[in-house]
Amino acid sequence: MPTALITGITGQDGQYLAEHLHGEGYRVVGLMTGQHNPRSETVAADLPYVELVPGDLADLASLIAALEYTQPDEVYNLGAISFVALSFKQPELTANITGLGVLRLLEAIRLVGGVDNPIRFYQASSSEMFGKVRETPQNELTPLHPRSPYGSAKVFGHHTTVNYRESYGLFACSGILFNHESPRRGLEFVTRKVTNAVARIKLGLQDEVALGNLDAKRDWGFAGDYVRAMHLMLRQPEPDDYVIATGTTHAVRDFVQLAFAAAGIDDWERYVRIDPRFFRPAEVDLLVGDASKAERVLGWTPQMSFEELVTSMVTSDIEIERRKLK
Ligand code: F7E
Repeated sequence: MPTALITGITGQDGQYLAEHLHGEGYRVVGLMTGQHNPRSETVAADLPYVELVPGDLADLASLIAALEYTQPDEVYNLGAISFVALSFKQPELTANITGLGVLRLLEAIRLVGGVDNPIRFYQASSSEMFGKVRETPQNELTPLHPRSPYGSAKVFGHHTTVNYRESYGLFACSGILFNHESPRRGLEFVTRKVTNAVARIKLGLQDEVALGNLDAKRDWGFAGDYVRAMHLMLRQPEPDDYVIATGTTHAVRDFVQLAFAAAGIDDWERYVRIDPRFFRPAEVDLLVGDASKAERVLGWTPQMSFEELVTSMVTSDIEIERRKLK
C-alpha cells in the first residue's frame, strides 16, 4: 500500500486530496500542527482513515521525525498561510511558513531519503505568483511578478522546489494552481464568504454583505478536480511543473451576481456594501490560466463548470444554515 504524507490536512485541498488518495488505495497520513489542535477532531470525524502525525512547517526536526515515522512514498505540501489579505498583516509569519516551510520540508526529505531518494514531492504553487501579469493567459513560462507577501513566499517555494529537483535529482513537482473553490472553502475567501452570506440573506439571518474590490478577475475551478491533478503529477515518469486552471475568467462581481441568482435573488446590489477594509494594498487584477500542458501530458481537464461550482456552494451553504436553525 503506497503512503502519502499531506501537510495542510485540515484545509480544503487536504481534505479532498485525502479522500482521493484513500480511494486510490493509499495509506494517508496528515501532518498536524500544535498542541491539541481543535481541527484534529474535524479530521477524525470527516476523514476517519487519516492517520495524524505531529509536526510543523516552522520546525525542521519535527518534519524529519514525521518523515521517519511515516516513511512516505509521496509528500504533498499543501500547508501554508494561504489567505492573501492576512499575508499583508503578518508578512514575516507568511514568509516563514509559506516560503521557508517549503525549504525545511525539502531539506527534511533530502536528509531522510538518502541517495536515490524514493520520496516524490508535490509543492502547492499558486497563480498569485503571476501577480501583475506579464501575459494572458498565464502558463508555466510566464514571468513571475508577485503582488503580496503571500505571492512572494510562494515564488520562493516554487523556485526552491525547482532548485531541489535540479540540484539533488529529487522527484519534485510544482503545481501552479489557479483559484479553486468548493463548499469546503474557508469563510475568509471571497467565494465562500459570498455563498455563505447569500444563504443567510435568503433565510433572513443577515441583511447585507460587505465586500472589497468587485472588479478583480479570477480563474475559478473546483478543488475536487484540482487535487486529481496533484496526484497525476507525482505518477509521471519525470517530475515537472504544471499550470492547473479552467482557462476562463470571471470578475468577483459576476460570482456575486450568479450566487444571488442561484438563491433566486435578482437584485443583488441591494444586499452588497463596498467596504474599503477589504481592499488590498496591491491587487492582482486579472488571472486566467493556460492548462494545455496538463491536458497534454497528464490527460487532466476540469470537470465542473463555473455555474455548477457557484450553485453547489450556494446550495450547500443554504443546507448548512438551515441545519443550524433546527
Ligand atoms: O480573493 C477580492 C480580492 O481571498 C479573490 C487563495 O486560495 O487563490 C486565493 O487567493 C479576489 C481578490 O482569493 C473581498 O481582492 C473582494 O481580488 O478569495 P480571495 P485570492 O486572493 O485570489 C490563490 C490562487 C491562492 O493561492 C490563495 O491561497 O476577491 N475580494 N472582496 C475579496 N476577497 C476576500 N477574501 N474578501 C472580500 O470581502
